[in-house]
Amino acid sequence: MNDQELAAAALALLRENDVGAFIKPARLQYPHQWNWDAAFIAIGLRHVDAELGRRELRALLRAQWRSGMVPHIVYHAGPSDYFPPPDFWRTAGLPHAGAIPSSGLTQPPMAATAVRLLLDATDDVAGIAFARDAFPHLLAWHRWLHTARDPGGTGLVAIVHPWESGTDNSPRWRCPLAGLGEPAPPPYSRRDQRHVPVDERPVTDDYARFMHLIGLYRGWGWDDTTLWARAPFLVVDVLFNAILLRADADLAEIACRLGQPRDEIDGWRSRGVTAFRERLWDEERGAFLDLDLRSGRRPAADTWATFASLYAGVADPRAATRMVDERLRATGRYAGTHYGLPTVAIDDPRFEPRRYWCGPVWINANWLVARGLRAAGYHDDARRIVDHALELARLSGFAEYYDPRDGSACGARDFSWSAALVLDLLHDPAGV
Ligand code: 2M8
Repeated sequence: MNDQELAAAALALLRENDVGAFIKPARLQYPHQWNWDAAFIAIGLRHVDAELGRRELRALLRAQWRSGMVPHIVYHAGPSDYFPPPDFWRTAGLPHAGAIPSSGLTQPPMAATAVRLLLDATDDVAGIAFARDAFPHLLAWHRWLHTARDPGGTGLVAIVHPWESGTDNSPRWRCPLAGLGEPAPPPYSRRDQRHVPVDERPVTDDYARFMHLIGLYRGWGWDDTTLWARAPFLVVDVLFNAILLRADADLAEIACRLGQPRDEIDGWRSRGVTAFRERLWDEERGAFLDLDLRSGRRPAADTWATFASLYAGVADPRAATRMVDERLRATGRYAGTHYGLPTVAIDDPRFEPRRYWCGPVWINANWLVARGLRAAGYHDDARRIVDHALELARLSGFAEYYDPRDGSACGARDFSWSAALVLDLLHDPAGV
Protein backbone atom coordinates (compact mmCIF):
# COMPACT_ATOMS: atom_id res chain seq x y z
CA MET A 1 0.00 0.00 0.00
CA ASN A 2 1.56 3.33 -0.99
CA ASP A 3 1.15 6.53 1.05
CA GLN A 4 -1.78 7.73 -1.00
CA GLU A 5 -3.69 4.47 -0.58
CA LEU A 6 -2.94 4.41 3.13
CA ALA A 7 -4.25 7.97 3.54
CA ALA A 8 -7.38 7.09 1.56
CA ALA A 9 -8.00 4.03 3.75
CA ALA A 10 -7.55 6.14 6.91
CA LEU A 11 -10.04 8.73 5.76
CA ALA A 12 -12.51 6.02 4.70
CA LEU A 13 -12.34 4.49 8.19
CA LEU A 14 -13.01 7.85 9.83
CA ARG A 15 -16.02 8.35 7.58
CA GLU A 16 -17.30 4.88 8.47
CA ASN A 17 -16.99 5.64 12.18
CA ASP A 18 -18.79 8.98 11.73
CA VAL A 19 -22.16 8.78 13.44
CA GLY A 20 -23.29 12.26 12.39
CA ALA A 21 -22.64 14.27 15.54
CA PHE A 22 -19.13 12.90 16.14
CA ILE A 23 -16.75 10.13 15.12
CA LYS A 24 -16.72 7.14 17.43
CA PRO A 25 -13.38 5.64 18.46
CA ALA A 26 -14.29 2.17 17.14
CA ARG A 27 -17.35 0.66 15.53
CA LEU A 28 -18.40 -1.89 18.18
CA GLN A 29 -16.03 -1.45 21.11
CA TYR A 30 -16.43 2.32 21.71
CA PRO A 31 -19.73 3.72 20.44
CA HIS A 32 -19.63 7.07 22.31
CA GLN A 33 -17.35 10.11 22.17
CA TRP A 34 -14.11 10.07 24.18
CA ASN A 35 -12.23 13.19 25.12
CA TRP A 36 -8.65 12.73 23.91
CA ASP A 37 -9.80 10.52 21.03
CA ALA A 38 -11.77 13.52 19.74
CA ALA A 39 -8.61 15.65 19.78
CA PHE A 40 -6.48 13.07 17.98
CA ILE A 41 -9.22 12.59 15.39
CA ALA A 42 -9.40 16.36 14.79
CA ILE A 43 -5.60 16.56 14.47
CA GLY A 44 -5.65 14.06 11.60
CA LEU A 45 -8.70 15.54 9.94
CA ARG A 46 -7.20 19.03 9.76
CA HIS A 47 -5.35 18.00 6.59
CA VAL A 48 -8.31 16.59 4.71
CA ASP A 49 -11.54 17.92 6.21
CA ALA A 50 -10.91 20.69 8.73
CA GLU A 51 -14.63 21.34 9.19
CA LEU A 52 -15.18 17.73 10.28
CA GLY A 53 -12.31 18.13 12.73
CA ARG A 54 -13.91 21.27 14.13
CA ARG A 55 -17.25 19.49 14.47
CA GLU A 56 -15.52 16.81 16.53
CA LEU A 57 -14.17 19.32 19.03
CA ARG A 58 -17.34 21.40 19.10
CA ALA A 59 -19.27 18.24 20.05
CA LEU A 60 -16.80 17.50 22.84
CA LEU A 61 -16.82 21.02 24.25
CA ARG A 62 -20.63 21.11 24.26
CA ALA A 63 -20.43 18.49 27.00
CA GLN A 64 -18.35 20.73 29.28
CA TRP A 65 -19.46 20.82 32.88
CA ARG A 66 -20.43 24.05 34.61
CA SER A 67 -17.35 23.57 36.77
CA GLY A 68 -15.18 23.76 33.64
CA MET A 69 -14.34 20.05 33.56
CA VAL A 70 -14.59 18.41 30.13
CA PRO A 71 -15.69 14.81 30.67
CA HIS A 72 -13.92 11.74 29.39
CA ILE A 73 -16.94 9.94 27.88
CA VAL A 74 -19.81 11.85 26.30
CA TYR A 75 -23.04 9.92 25.63
CA HIS A 76 -24.47 12.17 22.91
CA ALA A 77 -27.07 9.60 21.90
CA GLY A 78 -27.88 8.01 25.25
CA PRO A 79 -27.05 4.44 26.29
CA SER A 80 -25.75 1.67 24.04
CA ASP A 81 -24.34 -1.77 24.74
CA TYR A 82 -21.16 -0.11 26.12
CA PHE A 83 -20.51 -0.49 29.81
CA PRO A 84 -20.65 1.71 31.86
CA PRO A 85 -23.91 3.27 30.60
CA PRO A 86 -24.60 6.96 31.34
CA ASP A 87 -26.69 6.36 34.46
CA PHE A 88 -23.94 4.26 36.09
CA TRP A 89 -22.03 7.50 36.68
CA ARG A 90 -24.87 9.32 38.48
CA THR A 91 -23.78 12.64 37.03
CA ALA A 92 -27.23 13.67 35.72
CA GLY A 93 -28.71 16.66 37.48
CA LEU A 94 -25.60 17.56 39.50
CA PRO A 95 -25.37 21.36 39.77
CA HIS A 96 -21.77 21.43 38.52
CA ALA A 97 -22.30 18.90 35.69
CA GLY A 98 -23.12 19.59 32.05
CA ALA A 99 -26.27 19.28 29.98
CA ILE A 100 -25.19 16.19 28.01
CA PRO A 101 -24.96 12.79 29.75
CA SER A 102 -21.33 12.06 30.57
CA SER A 103 -18.87 10.30 32.81
CA GLY A 104 -17.64 12.12 35.92
CA LEU A 105 -13.96 11.88 35.02
CA THR A 106 -11.76 13.83 32.61
CA GLN A 107 -8.93 12.74 30.29
CA PRO A 108 -5.56 14.08 29.07
CA PRO A 109 -6.29 17.61 27.79
CA MET A 110 -5.25 17.32 24.14
CA ALA A 111 -7.99 19.63 22.84
CA ALA A 112 -6.12 22.97 23.02
CA THR A 113 -3.29 21.43 21.01
CA ALA A 114 -5.82 20.14 18.47
CA VAL A 115 -7.41 23.61 18.17
CA ARG A 116 -3.99 25.20 17.72
CA LEU A 117 -3.00 22.68 15.04
CA LEU A 118 -6.33 23.22 13.28
CA LEU A 119 -5.71 26.95 13.39
CA ASP A 120 -2.22 26.47 11.95
CA ALA A 121 -3.72 24.45 9.11
CA THR A 122 -6.68 26.73 8.37
CA ASP A 123 -6.60 30.27 9.70
CA ASP A 124 -9.32 31.44 7.35
CA VAL A 125 -12.54 33.06 8.60
CA ALA A 126 -14.08 29.72 9.62
CA GLY A 127 -10.88 28.62 11.34
CA ILE A 128 -10.56 31.80 13.37
CA ALA A 129 -14.28 31.85 14.27
CA PHE A 130 -13.96 28.29 15.53
CA ALA A 131 -10.90 29.11 17.66
CA ARG A 132 -12.71 32.15 19.05
CA ASP A 133 -15.68 29.97 20.10
CA ALA A 134 -13.49 27.20 21.51
CA PHE A 135 -11.10 29.45 23.44
CA PRO A 136 -13.29 30.28 26.50
CA HIS A 137 -14.19 26.60 26.90
CA LEU A 138 -10.56 25.53 26.77
CA LEU A 139 -9.55 28.31 29.16
CA ALA A 140 -12.23 27.24 31.66
CA TRP A 141 -11.17 23.61 31.39
CA HIS A 142 -7.47 24.38 31.95
CA ARG A 143 -8.38 26.69 34.83
CA TRP A 144 -10.41 23.88 36.40
CA LEU A 145 -7.46 21.50 36.02
CA HIS A 146 -5.02 23.98 37.53
CA THR A 147 -7.28 24.67 40.52
CA ALA A 148 -9.61 21.72 41.30
CA ARG A 149 -6.78 19.26 40.58
CA ASP A 150 -4.03 21.41 42.07
CA PRO A 151 -5.66 23.40 44.87
CA GLY A 152 -2.27 24.26 46.38
CA GLY A 153 -1.07 25.81 43.10
CA THR A 154 2.02 23.57 42.93
CA GLY A 155 2.04 23.64 39.13
CA LEU A 156 1.29 19.91 38.78
CA VAL A 157 -2.22 18.46 38.56
CA ALA A 158 -3.43 15.11 39.90
CA ILE A 159 -5.74 12.49 38.45
CA VAL A 160 -8.24 10.59 40.58
CA HIS A 161 -8.78 7.48 38.43
CA PRO A 162 -6.62 5.43 36.03
CA TRP A 163 -9.19 6.13 33.29
CA GLU A 164 -8.24 9.81 33.52
CA SER A 165 -4.73 8.92 32.38
CA GLY A 166 -6.04 7.39 29.14
CA THR A 167 -3.56 4.54 29.79
CA ASP A 168 -6.10 2.69 31.91
CA ASN A 169 -4.29 -0.44 33.04
CA SER A 170 -0.72 0.80 32.74
CA PRO A 171 1.49 -0.95 35.31
CA ARG A 172 2.16 2.58 36.60
CA TRP A 173 -1.11 2.23 38.51
CA ARG A 174 -0.36 -1.09 40.22
CA CYS A 175 0.87 0.48 43.47
CA PRO A 176 -1.75 3.20 43.85
CA LEU A 177 -4.48 0.67 43.00
CA ALA A 178 -3.09 -1.88 45.45
CA GLY A 179 -3.37 0.85 48.10
CA LEU A 180 -7.16 0.62 47.83
CA GLY A 181 -7.16 -2.67 49.70
CA GLU A 182 -9.92 -5.15 48.94
CA PRO A 183 -12.12 -3.52 46.25
CA ALA A 184 -15.84 -3.16 46.98
CA PRO A 185 -17.30 -2.13 43.62
CA PRO A 186 -20.99 -1.51 43.02
CA PRO A 187 -22.68 -4.34 41.06
CA TYR A 188 -21.50 -4.28 37.45
CA SER A 189 -21.03 -6.51 34.49
CA ARG A 190 -18.18 -5.98 32.06
CA ARG A 191 -18.93 -5.80 28.37
CA ASP A 192 -15.49 -4.86 27.05
CA GLN A 193 -14.44 -8.46 26.36
CA ARG A 194 -17.14 -9.30 23.86
CA HIS A 195 -15.40 -7.87 20.81
CA VAL A 196 -11.80 -8.09 22.03
CA PRO A 197 -9.99 -11.18 23.43
CA VAL A 198 -9.86 -11.31 27.23
CA ASP A 199 -6.06 -11.33 27.36
CA GLU A 200 -5.88 -8.05 25.45
CA ARG A 201 -8.06 -6.22 27.99
CA PRO A 202 -7.51 -5.19 31.66
CA VAL A 203 -7.46 -8.06 34.18
CA THR A 204 -10.47 -8.64 36.45
CA ASP A 205 -8.83 -7.19 39.53
CA ASP A 206 -7.92 -3.91 37.78
CA TYR A 207 -11.45 -3.58 36.48
CA ALA A 208 -12.92 -4.16 39.95
CA ARG A 209 -10.74 -1.35 41.26
CA PHE A 210 -11.79 0.97 38.43
CA MET A 211 -15.42 0.33 39.41
CA HIS A 212 -14.69 0.63 43.11
CA LEU A 213 -13.40 4.18 42.56
CA ILE A 214 -16.39 5.16 40.42
CA GLY A 215 -18.69 3.79 43.15
CA LEU A 216 -17.00 5.97 45.75
CA TYR A 217 -16.93 9.13 43.68
CA ARG A 218 -20.52 8.94 42.54
CA GLY A 219 -21.45 8.55 46.21
CA TRP A 220 -19.68 11.86 46.81
CA GLY A 221 -21.62 13.54 44.01
CA TRP A 222 -18.40 14.04 42.02
CA ASP A 223 -17.66 17.00 44.27
CA ASP A 224 -14.20 18.39 43.47
CA THR A 225 -13.32 19.37 47.04
CA THR A 226 -14.32 15.98 48.44
CA LEU A 227 -12.42 14.19 45.69
CA TRP A 228 -9.29 16.14 46.45
CA ALA A 229 -9.61 15.50 50.18
CA ARG A 230 -10.65 11.84 50.09
CA ALA A 231 -9.93 10.15 46.76
CA PRO A 232 -7.82 7.09 47.56
CA PHE A 233 -6.28 7.32 44.10
CA LEU A 234 -4.57 10.71 43.73
CA VAL A 235 -1.59 10.65 41.41
CA VAL A 236 0.49 13.24 39.59
CA ASP A 237 0.67 11.50 36.21
CA VAL A 238 3.74 12.37 34.10
CA LEU A 239 1.89 11.82 30.82
CA PHE A 240 -1.19 13.84 31.79
CA ASN A 241 0.93 16.74 33.05
CA ALA A 242 3.15 16.66 29.97
CA ILE A 243 0.09 16.86 27.72
CA LEU A 244 -1.33 19.68 29.84
CA LEU A 245 1.89 21.70 29.73
CA ARG A 246 2.10 21.35 25.95
CA ALA A 247 -1.59 22.29 25.73
CA ASP A 248 -1.03 25.32 27.99
CA ALA A 249 1.63 26.55 25.56
CA ASP A 250 -0.77 26.01 22.66
CA LEU A 251 -3.59 27.75 24.51
CA ALA A 252 -1.33 30.75 25.14
CA GLU A 253 -0.53 30.84 21.43
CA ILE A 254 -4.25 30.75 20.56
CA ALA A 255 -4.87 33.60 23.04
CA CYS A 256 -2.14 35.61 21.38
CA ARG A 257 -3.55 35.11 17.89
CA LEU A 258 -7.03 36.09 19.11
CA GLY A 259 -5.75 39.17 20.93
CA GLN A 260 -6.73 37.73 24.32
CA PRO A 261 -4.67 38.04 27.53
CA ARG A 262 -2.25 35.17 28.12
CA ASP A 263 -0.64 35.97 31.47
CA GLU A 264 -2.70 33.50 33.47
CA ILE A 265 -1.89 30.71 31.02
CA ASP A 266 1.81 31.57 30.94
CA GLY A 267 1.79 31.41 34.74
CA TRP A 268 0.39 27.86 34.69
CA ARG A 269 2.97 26.77 32.19
CA SER A 270 5.98 28.30 33.91
CA ARG A 271 5.02 26.96 37.35
CA GLY A 272 4.28 23.60 35.79
CA VAL A 273 7.61 23.34 33.96
CA THR A 274 9.60 24.10 37.10
CA ALA A 275 7.61 21.69 39.25
CA PHE A 276 7.77 18.97 36.60
CA ARG A 277 11.58 19.14 36.53
CA GLU A 278 11.97 19.39 40.27
CA ARG A 279 9.40 16.89 41.49
CA LEU A 280 9.05 14.26 38.78
CA TRP A 281 12.67 13.60 37.73
CA ASP A 282 14.21 10.56 39.39
CA GLU A 283 17.98 10.96 39.18
CA GLU A 284 18.73 7.40 40.13
CA ARG A 285 16.49 5.86 37.49
CA GLY A 286 17.11 8.55 34.90
CA ALA A 287 13.42 9.02 34.13
CA PHE A 288 10.45 11.26 34.85
CA LEU A 289 8.08 9.28 37.07
CA ASP A 290 4.57 9.75 38.46
CA LEU A 291 4.07 10.71 42.05
CA ASP A 292 1.44 9.01 44.20
CA LEU A 293 0.22 11.84 46.42
CA ARG A 294 -1.36 9.45 48.93
CA SER A 295 1.67 7.23 49.56
CA GLY A 296 4.42 9.57 48.34
CA ARG A 297 5.76 6.70 46.22
CA ARG A 298 6.81 6.47 42.59
CA PRO A 299 5.80 3.57 40.32
CA ALA A 300 8.17 0.66 40.00
CA ALA A 301 7.19 0.15 36.35
CA ASP A 302 9.31 1.45 33.48
CA THR A 303 6.89 2.88 30.88
CA TRP A 304 6.85 5.18 27.84
CA ALA A 305 5.31 7.97 29.97
CA THR A 306 8.77 9.34 30.75
CA PHE A 307 9.28 10.22 27.05
CA ALA A 308 6.22 12.47 27.16
CA SER A 309 8.45 15.01 28.92
CA LEU A 310 10.10 15.59 25.53
CA TYR A 311 6.72 16.29 23.96
CA ALA A 312 6.03 18.86 26.71
CA GLY A 313 9.42 20.48 26.08
CA VAL A 314 10.32 20.20 29.76
CA ALA A 315 13.25 17.76 29.64
CA ASP A 316 16.60 19.58 29.75
CA PRO A 317 19.34 18.23 27.42
CA ARG A 318 20.92 16.14 30.16
CA ALA A 319 17.63 14.42 31.06
CA ALA A 320 16.82 13.94 27.38
CA THR A 321 20.20 12.31 26.71
CA ARG A 322 19.78 9.92 29.61
CA MET A 323 16.26 8.90 28.57
CA VAL A 324 17.31 8.37 24.96
CA ASP A 325 20.61 6.57 25.65
CA GLU A 326 19.58 4.47 28.62
CA ARG A 327 16.05 3.67 27.51
CA LEU A 328 14.84 4.54 24.03
CA ARG A 329 17.90 3.19 22.18
CA ALA A 330 18.73 0.44 24.67
CA THR A 331 18.22 -3.00 23.15
CA GLY A 332 16.09 -5.15 25.39
CA ARG A 333 14.40 -2.11 26.91
CA TYR A 334 12.60 0.07 24.31
CA ALA A 335 14.67 -1.01 21.31
CA GLY A 336 15.15 -4.44 19.80
CA THR A 337 11.57 -5.52 19.25
CA HIS A 338 10.51 -5.78 15.66
CA TYR A 339 8.19 -2.81 16.04
CA GLY A 340 8.52 0.14 18.42
CA LEU A 341 7.66 1.87 20.60
CA PRO A 342 6.52 -0.62 23.26
CA THR A 343 4.51 1.22 25.92
CA VAL A 344 6.28 -0.69 28.71
CA ALA A 345 10.01 -1.58 28.67
CA ILE A 346 10.49 -5.13 27.41
CA ASP A 347 12.72 -6.05 30.34
CA ASP A 348 10.16 -4.85 32.87
CA PRO A 349 8.56 -7.87 34.60
CA ARG A 350 5.16 -6.23 34.05
CA PHE A 351 5.59 -6.12 30.23
CA GLU A 352 2.80 -7.99 28.41
CA PRO A 353 3.05 -7.61 24.62
CA ARG A 354 -0.67 -7.92 23.83
CA ARG A 355 -2.40 -6.57 26.92
CA TYR A 356 -3.73 -3.07 26.32
CA TRP A 357 -1.51 -0.41 27.98
CA CYS A 358 0.94 -2.99 29.40
CA GLY A 359 3.34 -3.14 26.45
CA PRO A 360 1.72 -3.03 22.97
CA VAL A 361 2.57 -0.25 20.51
CA TRP A 362 -0.04 2.52 20.36
CA ILE A 363 -0.04 4.99 17.46
CA ASN A 364 -0.81 7.96 19.71
CA ALA A 365 2.20 7.13 21.89
CA ASN A 366 4.42 7.00 18.80
CA TRP A 367 2.95 10.29 17.60
CA LEU A 368 3.56 12.08 20.91
CA VAL A 369 7.06 10.69 21.44
CA ALA A 370 8.12 11.35 17.85
CA ARG A 371 7.04 14.98 18.14
CA GLY A 372 8.99 15.28 21.38
CA LEU A 373 12.12 13.67 19.96
CA ARG A 374 12.02 15.92 16.94
CA ALA A 375 11.67 19.03 19.09
CA ALA A 376 14.65 17.91 21.17
CA GLY A 377 16.76 17.39 18.04
CA TYR A 378 16.61 13.58 17.85
CA HIS A 379 15.49 13.50 14.23
CA ASP A 380 16.59 9.97 13.36
CA ASP A 381 14.92 8.46 16.43
CA ALA A 382 11.75 10.39 15.63
CA ARG A 383 11.81 9.15 12.04
CA ARG A 384 12.26 5.55 13.17
CA ILE A 385 9.22 5.74 15.44
CA VAL A 386 7.11 7.36 12.73
CA ASP A 387 8.20 4.70 10.23
CA HIS A 388 7.18 1.97 12.65
CA ALA A 389 3.73 3.51 13.08
CA LEU A 390 3.22 3.67 9.32
CA GLU A 391 4.55 0.14 8.79
CA LEU A 392 2.17 -1.18 11.45
CA ALA A 393 -0.80 0.45 9.77
CA ARG A 394 0.24 -1.00 6.39
CA LEU A 395 0.78 -4.45 7.87
CA SER A 396 -2.20 -4.80 10.20
CA GLY A 397 -4.59 -1.95 9.45
CA PHE A 398 -5.77 0.72 11.87
CA ALA A 399 -5.78 -1.42 14.98
CA GLU A 400 -6.26 -0.04 18.46
CA TYR A 401 -2.78 -1.33 19.38
CA TYR A 402 -0.15 -3.77 18.08
CA ASP A 403 2.02 -6.58 19.35
CA PRO A 404 5.58 -5.20 19.22
CA ARG A 405 7.04 -8.65 18.43
CA ASP A 406 5.32 -9.24 15.10
CA GLY A 407 3.14 -6.17 14.50
CA SER A 408 -0.11 -8.14 14.66
CA ALA A 409 -3.30 -6.24 15.48
CA CYS A 410 -4.69 -6.17 19.02
CA GLY A 411 -7.85 -4.69 20.51
CA ALA A 412 -10.44 -3.10 18.22
CA ARG A 413 -9.67 -3.35 14.50
CA ASP A 414 -11.19 -0.14 13.18
CA PHE A 415 -9.73 2.39 15.56
CA SER A 416 -10.25 6.05 14.71
CA TRP A 417 -7.24 7.70 16.33
CA SER A 418 -4.86 5.21 14.69
CA ALA A 419 -6.31 6.22 11.31
CA ALA A 420 -6.34 9.94 12.12
CA LEU A 421 -2.77 10.05 13.42
CA VAL A 422 -1.52 8.03 10.46
CA LEU A 423 -3.13 10.71 8.29
CA ASP A 424 -1.29 13.34 10.29
CA LEU A 425 2.05 11.52 10.01
CA LEU A 426 1.60 11.18 6.25
CA HIS A 427 0.64 14.82 5.71
CA ASP A 428 2.89 16.50 8.23
CA PRO A 429 6.11 14.50 8.58
CA ALA A 430 7.89 17.74 9.48
CA GLY A 431 5.51 18.17 12.41
CA VAL A 432 7.30 15.32 14.03
C1 2M8 B 1 -10.01 3.14 26.59
O1 2M8 B 1 -10.75 3.45 27.75
C2 2M8 B 1 -12.14 3.11 27.93
C3 2M8 B 1 -12.58 3.71 29.26
O2 2M8 B 1 -12.43 5.09 29.23
C4 2M8 B 1 -12.42 1.62 27.98
O3 2M8 B 1 -11.48 0.82 28.10
O4 2M8 B 1 -13.60 1.24 27.89
C5 2M8 B 1 -8.63 3.84 26.72
O5 2M8 B 1 -7.70 3.32 25.80
C6 2M8 B 1 -8.77 5.34 26.53
O6 2M8 B 1 -7.52 5.97 26.49
C7 2M8 B 1 -9.55 5.67 25.27
O7 2M8 B 1 -9.80 7.05 25.22
C8 2M8 B 1 -10.88 4.90 25.18
C9 2M8 B 1 -11.56 5.07 23.82
O8 2M8 B 1 -10.68 4.86 22.77
O9 2M8 B 1 -10.66 3.50 25.40
